[in-house]
Order: sequence, then structure tokens, then C-alpha cells
Amino acid sequence: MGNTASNPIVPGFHPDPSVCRVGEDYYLACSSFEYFPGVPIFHSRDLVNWRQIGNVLDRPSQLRLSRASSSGGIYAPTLRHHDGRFRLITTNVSEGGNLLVTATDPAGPWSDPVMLPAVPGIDPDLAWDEEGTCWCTVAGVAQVRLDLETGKALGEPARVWSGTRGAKAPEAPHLYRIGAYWYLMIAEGGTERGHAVSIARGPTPSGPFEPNPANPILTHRGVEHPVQSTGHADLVQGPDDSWWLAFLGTRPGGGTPGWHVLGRETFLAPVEWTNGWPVVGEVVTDLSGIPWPLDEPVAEPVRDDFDGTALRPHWISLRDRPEELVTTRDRPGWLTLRARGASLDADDVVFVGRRQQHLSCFASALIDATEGEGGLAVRLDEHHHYGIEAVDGEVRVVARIGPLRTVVASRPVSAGTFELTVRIAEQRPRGPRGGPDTVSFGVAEPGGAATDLATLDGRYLSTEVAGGFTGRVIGMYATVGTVRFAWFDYVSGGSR
Ligand code: 6LW
Repeated sequence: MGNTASNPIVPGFHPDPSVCRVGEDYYLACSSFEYFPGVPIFHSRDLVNWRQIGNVLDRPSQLRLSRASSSGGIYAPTLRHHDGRFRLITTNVSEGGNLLVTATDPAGPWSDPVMLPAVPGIDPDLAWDEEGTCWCTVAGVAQVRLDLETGKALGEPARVWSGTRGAKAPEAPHLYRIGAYWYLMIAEGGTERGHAVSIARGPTPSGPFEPNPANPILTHRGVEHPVQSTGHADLVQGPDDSWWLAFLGTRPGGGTPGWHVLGRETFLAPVEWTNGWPVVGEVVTDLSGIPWPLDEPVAEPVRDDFDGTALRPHWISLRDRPEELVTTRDRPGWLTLRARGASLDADDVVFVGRRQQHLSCFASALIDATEGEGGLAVRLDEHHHYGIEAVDGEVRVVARIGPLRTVVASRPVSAGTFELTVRIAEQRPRGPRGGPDTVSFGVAEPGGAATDLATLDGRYLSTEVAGGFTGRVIGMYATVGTVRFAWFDYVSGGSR
């Protein structure tokens, strides 16, 4: 499912991008909130085609989420390469606060975390001056010099900028030494439709900073554009040393006010420098005009048949993934899920899913429910999800929207192993009241035709309805006993 030279460069819920260049290679990391493993990391050679190479926080000694609410857990990371090592700093807002991990290979393994209690805020950034001193800048915007080996502060924190007058939530700071200046770039306005990117510059890493008179350098607030909420950006130089901006945005669909269902995704836009200030070019969908040769898109296989002993890196679970509950070793070629007595309404349901990355897509899974109950779900959080599940000799479509939970449709199934399907179809707005898409569930028994059981309005699985920082995840789950899956298909477009 590689990108074909188009924005978003990393589709699906991949917010708060941080990107760094090492020679001819690029690496990008994103927030991951309550999902385990956390902080997906990607590789590219052309800034357009990205392949996930792992997850930075992939073991419990790095990532504890037992107390994380939905959209809690891991907030914005900063990924940098300094002194021959990759360094990633981020915040576990639910347990432990700011942490730093390092690696020689960005695909991992990453170190156990150095906890950073001295870092006074979220969205931590790392930058080094000519003497090798590390400056950590956080939302607010405050700054402290750090000893990264010990995690200790080398002085008192200080506020260095409060963003543009009248704009709320100065956050997502990144500090760069470019030419004669130190540049401090931030997001402000909040991560919704008022989101923006602003920048200031000064003579030293700690300022004093002079705001760009042309701020904000990027915003789509009040603008009719298919990409909204643009903000939380990181600057990087392309293979030809031109400048580019990776940032988050949303793609609302349907009628008024527009509902975005994929969460905040990562986009790319060009940057030119004028009078010592960056000017961000238009955010366009077609990136084929980018001024350097593009790699061939990495075609992700449609089917995962769980043949390996470990799950591929794009699979995510809720808060943890104990081997005794989630394994491909129990029955080779099958994913085995052992329930811990929770439904999709609980925050510890045994769940293995992948981000929905396309506005129209089709997913299906072959389930063996002879020893338990479970199914296939489209999840935003524990209060907003649709699923088709095998329960007690029948298949049910269940919808949870806020306080409401209902069985929408059901039919008996005779087989113990059968295919569950979900088809998500983007809807062109039919007037101001149309939803962004429809979500249709079906079932196919061995040798039988697939039958659609129910079609639901997708607006209720959108951030505008549910709130939060994530996006839809399509996955398999177990609620009772042991449930096994022989394969999982995901394909863009509304049909297989
Ligand atoms: C993140 C903040 C933001 O910490 O949303 O869009 C928060 N920006 O910078 C969670 O993603």
C-alpha cells in the first residue's frame, strides 16, 4: 500500500511527525497514544515514499500504558541523529512523563528509556549547539539545557517564546541552526481547524527570538482546502538540499462541518527562503513534480497470513500485547487471540489492528470462532466503534456510539470458520448533511456467497464526534475464550 507520489506522505493516523536526514536516508516518527507498540518509525530515500521499519517503543520496559486513557499515552516525539546515534525524545503523558531512547539502527532495537523529570513540558525537542550542549525545548515555549546521559538539567528552565499574540497553545517546538540564525518553529492555535505553524529567529539557541512578521507560515484556518488543521511541523532538506516541511493535517469528508475519520496524517510541502525567513508553498495532493527521482512505491501485500513468528510492525494493540494473549506461535499460520474477558467497550480488550489509511478501503479476516467469541472491528475508541462478531453460533453487527450500544443485525452461521468483511466507502457529500463514508459489514461461510449484514454511517466514527488525537484502526479482537485468524486482508478502494 505504498504512496504513489502523493500527499499525505504517511496516510492514516500518523500525527506530530518528526523527520531527520542522515546522508541520503530519511527517517520519520509519529505519536501513538494508547497503542502498543508505540512511536512508528519510517524510512524513505525521497521524502515521498515511506516504509515502516519498526516501532521505537516495542517492549514493556520502554512503554507502560496501563493507566493511559484513549488519546493518552505517547504524545509528540522528536527524532534526531547526533554524534553517530539516533535519539528520540517523547512524552508518556500517562506514566512517567518525558523520556529519551537512543539507537544505532533506527529499525531498532532502541535503548531502554532515560527518564527526564527535568524537562518541563510536552512536545520536547532536541538541538545541539557548536559546543555540543543539548537544548531541550518544550511546549509553552520553554527551554532547558540537558545532560542526555543522566537526564539531568544543566540549569533552570526558561520561557523563550509564547508564540503569536492571541494564538493559543504554542507547542510542537523545533529549534534549528540555519545560516546565521537559530530558528524556533512552533505550532499554535490548537490541533483542530485553527491550527498553524509560526517561526521566530535569534542569535543564540535561547534567543532572544524575533517573530517572523509574516507569521503564520502555514495555516488552513478559514480556507476552503481538502487538507485542514495543518500544523505541528518539522523542517528537513531534500536530496537536492532544497527545504521541505513535514506536518500534520486532516482530510474532512461529507457535508458540513466535515468529518475526518483517519485522524491527523502526515503531509509534505515545499519551503523557499526569502529575506532569511521560510515561505511554505502550496499543499498539493500530487507530489510527482518533486525535483528529484522518486523511488518505486513500496507495494504492501494485501494479505497478512500470519506465517511469521512475530507480527509485522504496522499491527498495534491496546496498551500492551502479552505473548500469552496474542501469538502466532500457538497454531502456525494463524493469529491466536486469548480474551481477557473484555468487550470492545473496555480499554483492555485483546485487539490487533492496523490504521485505516485510505478513505475507501476493504478489509476481511478468516476467523475460527469454535473456541471463543470475537470479530472484526473499526475502532476509534472504546466508546466509538463498529464491529462484526461471532457470538454463540451467530454473527452480529454491533455499533457503539457514545452511550449507545446496539446489535444492528445478526444471522446464524453453521460453520466454525468463516470470513468477516468490512467495506468502507467514501461518500461524495450529498448536500450539507451527508456523512463522510459508509461502513458495511458482511460474512461469507465456506463455499457460500458473501452477504452484507449492515451498512452504517461513518460520521459517528470520526474525531469531530468522538474527539481525541487518534484515528480509525481496523482490527481483530477476542471477547471470550480463544479466537484465531488465518489471514487478514486490507486493500485500498471500496472492494477486494
Ligand atoms: C501534541 C501537540 C499536538 O502533543 O497535539 O498537533 C498533541 N499538536 O503538539 C497530541 O498529538
